[in-house]
Amino acid sequence: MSVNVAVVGATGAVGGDFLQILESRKFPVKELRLLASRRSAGKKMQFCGVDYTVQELTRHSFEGIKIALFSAGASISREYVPYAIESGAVCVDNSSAFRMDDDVPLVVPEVNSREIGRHRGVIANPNCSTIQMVVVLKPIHDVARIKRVVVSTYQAVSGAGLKAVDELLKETASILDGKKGFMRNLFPHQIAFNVLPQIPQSNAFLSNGYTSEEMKMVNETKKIMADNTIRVTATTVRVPVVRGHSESVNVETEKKITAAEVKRLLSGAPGVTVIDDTANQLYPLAINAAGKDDVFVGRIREDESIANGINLWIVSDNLRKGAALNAIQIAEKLL
Ligand code: 25A
Ligand code: L14
Repeated sequence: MSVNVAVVGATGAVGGDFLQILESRKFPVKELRLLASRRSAGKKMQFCGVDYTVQELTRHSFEGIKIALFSAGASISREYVPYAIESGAVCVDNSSAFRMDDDVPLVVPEVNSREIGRHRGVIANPNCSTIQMVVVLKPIHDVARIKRVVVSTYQAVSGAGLKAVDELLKETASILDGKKGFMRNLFPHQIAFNVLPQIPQSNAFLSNGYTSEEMKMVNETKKIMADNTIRVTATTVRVPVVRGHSESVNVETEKKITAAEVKRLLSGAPGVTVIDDTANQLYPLAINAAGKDDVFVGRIREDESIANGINLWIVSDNLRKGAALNAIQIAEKLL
């Protein structure tokens, strides 16, 4: 049975991956409606070899739509998801708008796909850094019970959208050309040849000193893993990488689990590929994860500073498993 699908934010970084992944996974699309701001209306985008014209998003955009994939930021989702639901669509929302609402499932299919069943018109897609982490944590938690997680991220600029990618590339070129006075629009500091301990790029800091991205990792992890006792602390960092988030993750478990056991466990885990061959200097890299579906994990070793600790290096494509792919996997379960 094929269905009518709308993509909100089609012209954005995640939107482009939505189209590619719907096509490559042969999602049963009957009619496809591409929606974005007025700025992009009239623009053509290809899907399955056919040109589609982007339309301006309005409250009337969802007539006849069964599945609406949203990735245009939280304020757009807050405004338009209710219209989509009213039109009879089920929404998979990439923004942070509804993630922590009690009556909204927050889903990573490898971890908690059963939650999908209790939706009331909207299912939230978690934060990209959280998704790739919980795909790896879940199998460990099931066996050894995770007590505490300490994570530092190395996040690609594409998480901040196409304008951010553009700024990194132009700033890099400008510096290599020896030019002075590059005009930044987005990042608060130079991102080329630099590392910024702040995500997102504006209104990041909360009263507890953490950024909103860091607290998303804390709160969303507990909700997805359905365990409020897991303690999580995060430092989220922007690096001059175009695609692929990397994470250094330290896990403390209740039960002792060896590095060899973790390796074996993760080798059989859904959506996970272990790359951990230190003799040949092989470990997950952002440039290799880009364009791939899996979450890659390596550098698996015991934390020798505590009794029951494991260190991991986790990498995944932030626009695919971190956003578009995870949302489409949810939509596939819905059908
Ligand atoms: O609030 P959040 O949840 O934290 O999300 C903030 C941002 O994070 C991205 C997404 O940016 C979002 O804006 N994002 C969301 N979830 C994500 C996830 N899981 C995520 N990133 C990674 N992982 P984005 O660039 O990927 O997508 C933005 C899309 O939203 C469309 N949009 C914006 N306002 C809209 C709207 N659609 C409908 N109505 C509105 N009012 C946006 O379409 C894009 O598709 P667009 O038409 O506004 O932009 C098309 C092209 O134009 C560039 N552009 C954007 N702003 C300007 C601009 N060009 C010139 N001037 C501008 N002011 C864009 O780069 C785009 O290529
Ligand atoms: O909450 O800028 O999904 O890398 C995704 C992109 C948060 C910011 C989310 C980034 C956003 C993140």
